[in-house]
Amino acid sequence: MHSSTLFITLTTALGLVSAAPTDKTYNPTKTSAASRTTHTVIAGRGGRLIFDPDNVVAEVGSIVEFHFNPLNHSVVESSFDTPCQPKDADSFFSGFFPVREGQSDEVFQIEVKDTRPIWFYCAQNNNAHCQSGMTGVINQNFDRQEFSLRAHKELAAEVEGPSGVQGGIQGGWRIPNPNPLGGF
Ligand SMILES: [Cu+2]
Repeated sequence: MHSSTLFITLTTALGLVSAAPTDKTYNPTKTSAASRTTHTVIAGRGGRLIFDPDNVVAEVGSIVEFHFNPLNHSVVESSFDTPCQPKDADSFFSGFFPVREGQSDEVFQIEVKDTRPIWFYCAQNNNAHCQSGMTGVINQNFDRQEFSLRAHKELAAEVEGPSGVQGGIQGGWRIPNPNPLGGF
C-alpha cells in the first residue's frame, strides 16, 4: 500500500473512532462531528507546568481536545472562584495520563455547550500543578477583567492543600489520540 493511501486510511479510521462517544452518560447535541471545529490544548507542553494555550476562545458546538505530555497530567473543570477544585458533581474530568515521552496515546475531548467561561486545572498534586500555573479558561469574559485568567491564576497560587478530582472520568470523551506523532 502506498504510504499516502495508508495515511488517509488511518486518518479516516481514527476519525470514525473520534465520533463515537465512549461515555454513554454524556449526550452531546446532535451535530455532525465532521462539521465541528476542534481546538487543541497541550497539557505539560515542553515539560512545563502549563496548558498551551491556556486561554481558549471556542464557539458553541466546537470541541476542545486535550493532549498530554510527560509526566502525569489531567484536566478537571473548576470555577473562577474556587481554583484547583471541581466546580460541581458534573465537572468534567479526564483522568490522569502518565506519559514517559512524546504524548499520550489517548486524548480527552469536551464539547463547548454555551458561551459561559469554562475554567479548568490539572489535579496532579506532585509539585502542585494547579498552584504552579496549570490552570486555563475557555471563553473568558474579556469585558470583565476581575474575572480574567490572570486573576484566576493569582487565586490558584494561594490555594493551600491538595487539588481535588471527581471520582471518575466524566463529562467528555477519552479517545485514541488522532495525531499521536504530532510535534508536541
Ligand atoms: Cu499537570
